[in-house]
Amino acid sequence: MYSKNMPTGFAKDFLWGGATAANQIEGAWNEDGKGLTTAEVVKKAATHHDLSMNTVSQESIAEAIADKTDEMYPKRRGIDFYHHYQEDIKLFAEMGFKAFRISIAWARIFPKGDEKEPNAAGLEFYDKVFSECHKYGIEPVVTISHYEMPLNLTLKQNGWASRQTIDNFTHYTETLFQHYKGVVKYWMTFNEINAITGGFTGTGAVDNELNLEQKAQLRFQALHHQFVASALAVQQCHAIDPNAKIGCMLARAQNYPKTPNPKDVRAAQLQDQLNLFYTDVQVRGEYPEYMNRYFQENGVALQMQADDEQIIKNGTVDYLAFSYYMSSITSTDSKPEKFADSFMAGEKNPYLETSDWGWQIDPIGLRISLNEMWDRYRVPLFVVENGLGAEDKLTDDYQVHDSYRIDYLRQHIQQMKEAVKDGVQLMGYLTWGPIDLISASTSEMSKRYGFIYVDQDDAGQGTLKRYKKDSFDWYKKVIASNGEEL
Ligand code: BGP
Repeated sequence: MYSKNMPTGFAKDFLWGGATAANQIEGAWNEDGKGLTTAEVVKKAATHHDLSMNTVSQESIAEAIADKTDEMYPKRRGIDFYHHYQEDIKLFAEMGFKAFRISIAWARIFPKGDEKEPNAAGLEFYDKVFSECHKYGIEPVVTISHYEMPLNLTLKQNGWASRQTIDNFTHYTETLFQHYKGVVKYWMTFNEINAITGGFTGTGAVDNELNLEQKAQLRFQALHHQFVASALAVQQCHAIDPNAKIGCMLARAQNYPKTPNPKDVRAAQLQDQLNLFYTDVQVRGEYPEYMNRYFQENGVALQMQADDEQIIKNGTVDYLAFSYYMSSITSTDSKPEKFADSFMAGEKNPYLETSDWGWQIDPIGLRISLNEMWDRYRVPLFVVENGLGAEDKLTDDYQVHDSYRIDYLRQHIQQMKEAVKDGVQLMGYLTWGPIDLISASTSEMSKRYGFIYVDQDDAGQGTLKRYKKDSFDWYKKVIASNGEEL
């Protein structure tokens, strides 16, 4: 009889912590030789809750280049982590963080993306950040590309639409692996690689004048270039630093059929395949068959070189990292974006509550997702983003009573623990935005996720002072008890 003991809780070396991205925290957009990035030419949302991250054109980029201020471009100012990193990491250490996820801004290392020699000041900034982490026993978890690239590569070759970008990227990654060998143990190649089908933020390519079919062609071709670049980076990483681990990163949204009608079940299955297609490639090392049909029906003809398939096969990842915020439902009536996996769309699920931004909160969906992905892939999983964006209020005595955030996180951690008991191998849990930061989708400051409040408003006004919220002490307790005290 099968009689292995069931795990009772999180592993001893479970990586508790938080996750950020360079373009949402650093600021210092034009300091120490850094080049302009694609994230820094995206205007903030015109209206509250609007999505702005993919709305660019040649004209809007030209306008952004001419504008030397950060007024319309909040990702140029972030929360000034560049000058506050010591204070911020100290606060993370106080909460007991075991891991801290940041991304490296490619344009700090290679300002134009295509230089031979790296910018020493850029490398040095991250040297300092990593050594500050290690001082407290915090393991850096590093995303190599998080929703940005040097803008020059957009202007010169339309970003990832060009195959040339693979070479630029692998020169960058080789530089990182050589320089941070023995310093960074956990790497990830592309943040939420499935967001590439949404456009500019993922592709770095301007395609606003193309029709839907042309957009699909461009974006999936750009994605193919990223798959190859990612696989090459995995191989470099393994060769340069055999002790390091390198993963892929997916925005996971659990998908349910709206009804038990098999037509709806099939629609949801397709939706789920379109979400897991990316990890099928990066974990299993080949394009899944179901995409052949999908490409044909959507007029996509990928251009591949002879050894691409072998590169992808030889560059499978060590672990699968993912973000998880919500679930969605699908029926035959759903009208998801033609070629996007619509992880932010879907229909209303009557059993779930939504965040102020309409994201459907579903802790059990996290357990389901963990089980499904573990069954499908059999590689360690890593939750590298989860959290609740909310409009917090700083009281007159500088408190933030964010019990709603504690509730959200508690429920997700509980479900994660159930998944571990189900037998899922889980490396860690990083909440999104442990310190308030600029929202990726809207560029708002007022969509806050942190345990630490940052005094800055949507217009960039404020002292930038940091204040602990109620959730700060709560998370500290969670980590100290390895997830037992929730
Ligand atoms: C993920 C991104 C992050 C992030 C988070 C929250 O999709 O990887 O960069 O910001 O979502 O999204 P938002 O900032 O839009 O609330």
